[in-house]
Amino acid sequence: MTTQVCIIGAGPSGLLLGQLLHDIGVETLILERASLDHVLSRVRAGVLEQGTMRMLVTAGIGGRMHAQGLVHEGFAITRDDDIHRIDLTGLTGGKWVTVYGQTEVTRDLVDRRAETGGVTHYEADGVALHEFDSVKPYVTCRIGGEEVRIDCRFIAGCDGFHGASRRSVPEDAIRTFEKVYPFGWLGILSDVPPVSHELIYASHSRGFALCSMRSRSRSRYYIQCNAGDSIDAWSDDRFWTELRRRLPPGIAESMVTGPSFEKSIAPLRSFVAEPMRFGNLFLVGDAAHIVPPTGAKGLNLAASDVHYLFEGLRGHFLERDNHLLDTYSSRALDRVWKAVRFSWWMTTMLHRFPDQSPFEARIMESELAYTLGSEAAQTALAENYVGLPY
Ligand code: RFL
Ligand code: PHB
Repeated sequence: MTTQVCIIGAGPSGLLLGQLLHDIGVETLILERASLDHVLSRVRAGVLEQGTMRMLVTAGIGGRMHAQGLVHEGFAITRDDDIHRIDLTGLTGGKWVTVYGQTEVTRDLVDRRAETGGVTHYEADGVALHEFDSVKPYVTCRIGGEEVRIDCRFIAGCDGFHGASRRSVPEDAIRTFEKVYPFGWLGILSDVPPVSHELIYASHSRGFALCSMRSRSRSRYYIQCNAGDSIDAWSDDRFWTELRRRLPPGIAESMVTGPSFEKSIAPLRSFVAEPMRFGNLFLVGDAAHIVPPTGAKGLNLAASDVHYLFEGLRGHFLERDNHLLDTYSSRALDRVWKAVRFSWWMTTMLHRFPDQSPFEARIMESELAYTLGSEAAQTALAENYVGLPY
């Protein structure tokens, strides 16, 4: 098989890049390790920046997102029993975010690719990348038990943190930066109305909690848990009891609870790989970087990477100009590091760290007190939360 751009991974980065290229006549082929059902069953991000929405609209999938997405002009931070509202729209001169689940974004992108005749091979086993230092890279894998070779001009590694792309780069060509947090997030989905029409980020002496949603009748709740906790130790009752304890009493009392239909624990980590280009292989999204979910930045960073790479590939294929392709890594990394910093800051300020010294704990309490009391600090928070421009 041959194609112009071979995309590894059919998560949001791979599908979005694939659609944008397909729409300007650049041939793409997507190889995905998992089944379509598995890809569509993953529950992840919930908050979209306006820049991400713009990209999705360009890819032709604005309809359902605009009809069903919930516009959020602010969110609350609670500190033990106090409640503070962060007025995103007021502080940023009119910006907002939209709550629309990553599962829905992925479904919309999958449908659009099928409608427009893009090719995706699911259950592609043993994907291996070859000769990406040359102008004739190729990818091999097994599809339906058969060995396949795909010759291409470029490879886009959109295969997430555990994918094959980053791992195929020689160790001496890549530099990585990592921080693993000593806790995880236990998240549930439940068909109960959200406790508030805006998100609540709760900083509490028992640990962090987050009240989010997927719709007016579906809630997404998280609590900080121990890194090694097993999901079996967390019955629904235990989860709801613990969540209530971390919220101010008025909020806790009005929360409607019910059975969960999804429950999982996510470890928290910050990770960046530099550079994001190796010859004719480009890393995109979680394949190159991971942020803890506290700032709601992971999917949004994947979208801005796709923006920079799409501009570069469009320049190459349509205008015979490689300038934007050659600056992909530095342009993407500049924005990545700002989001890594912001996500680290939100995480550090709002969680309880088991290994923190009393001094560090007081500094973080003071960081939160300063933020909640200062319009200047809240403006910086809001500017980052709605997404830095690109
Ligand atoms: P993905 O989504 O991991 O997709 C990668 C795809 O590659 C496939 N794959 C392979 N395919 C072929 N060969 C291989 N060897 C392969 N290895 C892997 C995988 O099966 C998969 O289909 O990466 P992508 O596309 O870069 O997208 C990144 C986002 O998924 C991620 O950043 C966000 O989900 C992070 N995130 C959030 N981001 C936000 O912007 N806002 C949020 O509110 C938000 N909340 C979250 C989150 C992530 C969470 N978890 C579970 C880590 C909340 C949580 C709990
Ligand atoms: C979510 O709804 O899954 C969500 C929302 C905000 C975050 C993280 C996750 O910061």
